[in-house]
Amino acid sequence: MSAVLKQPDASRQAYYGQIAKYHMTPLWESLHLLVPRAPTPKMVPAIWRYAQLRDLLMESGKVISAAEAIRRVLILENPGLPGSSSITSNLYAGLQLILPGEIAPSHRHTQLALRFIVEGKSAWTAVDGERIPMSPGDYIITPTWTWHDHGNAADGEPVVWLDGLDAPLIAQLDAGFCEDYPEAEQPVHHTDGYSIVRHGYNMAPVRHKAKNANSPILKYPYERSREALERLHRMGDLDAWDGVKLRYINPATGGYPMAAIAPFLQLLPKGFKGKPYRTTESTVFCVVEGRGSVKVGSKSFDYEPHDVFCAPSWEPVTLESPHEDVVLFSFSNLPLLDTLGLWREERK
Ligand code: 1HN
Repeated sequence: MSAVLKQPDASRQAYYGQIAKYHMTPLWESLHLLVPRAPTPKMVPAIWRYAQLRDLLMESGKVISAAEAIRRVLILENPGLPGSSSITSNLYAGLQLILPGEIAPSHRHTQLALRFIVEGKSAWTAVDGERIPMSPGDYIITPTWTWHDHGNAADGEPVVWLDGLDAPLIAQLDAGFCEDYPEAEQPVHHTDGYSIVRHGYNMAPVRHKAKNANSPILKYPYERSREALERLHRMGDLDAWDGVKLRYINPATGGYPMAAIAPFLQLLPKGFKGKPYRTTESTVFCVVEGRGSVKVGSKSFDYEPHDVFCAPSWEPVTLESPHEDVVLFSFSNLPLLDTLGLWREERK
């Protein structure tokens, strides 16, 4: 039993005025906000429909060059978090466009980034001296404080990817640093597949020691991840809530491939009717294949390939794929919740 807090009368108000002069406030007026019964996210469930956005995204190529913009990106900003450059409470997402012949100049920062390739095959990103060609469905990592620049072949096509960063979290921690590389492009010492050859075959260079949480594999090609889901499905692995869902791992630790972001790929086979679940994660989904539907809290969305939608902490999520197989890429703040012992899940 707890007593009910009264509306402050004139003398209490006067008292609050007195303590305010010394930069103090009464906890009892904000206790319920600081310590809610259950999460009260400001972010809301939302969807960005690629079919509606694509023309505008392509138009950004006429509005500004990659060289001038540094990164030509349309931020996907959560309607519940205006002005925050955030898609969830801790995470940033945006759609980046690079046109044939362009270079997005090299820099490095403490924010870590993932790229999930949406369309186009002629671009690459260079990370830490390795040039990584991009193909749709590939999941690529830019670990914290590594030089990275992007490029697109002169005879190529427009290339679009979804960026996911922990930028809002780094801002919250006041831990943001950034440097520009003196040239537009960093020197490339290795090409296609170097990090995969070294670390992607359940083997590792003999003297390799994991330095930090970041995966030594910089690209997880779509074909391999997709094949794993397909084969697991054929072998009968189907979860009533998730369908067939795998997490990407850091092979050196078995943990998440990035310190603050956990990425996943899941298959909802045709006819899948998922049961509702909720977790304390805030999650961003990107549709890779197929049309389906999702219910997040009180909102329902039909989605198709390249759409992006998000789910706040503790809102029930139900995934369905009535018409065809669906593949969803997603990423969440799970590593942080895990580290802090704050991950909770409820499956109905
Ligand atoms: C960044 O460096 C990239 O390197 C993309 O492509 C998006 C959003 C916020 C801060 C840095 C990139 C970014 C970013």
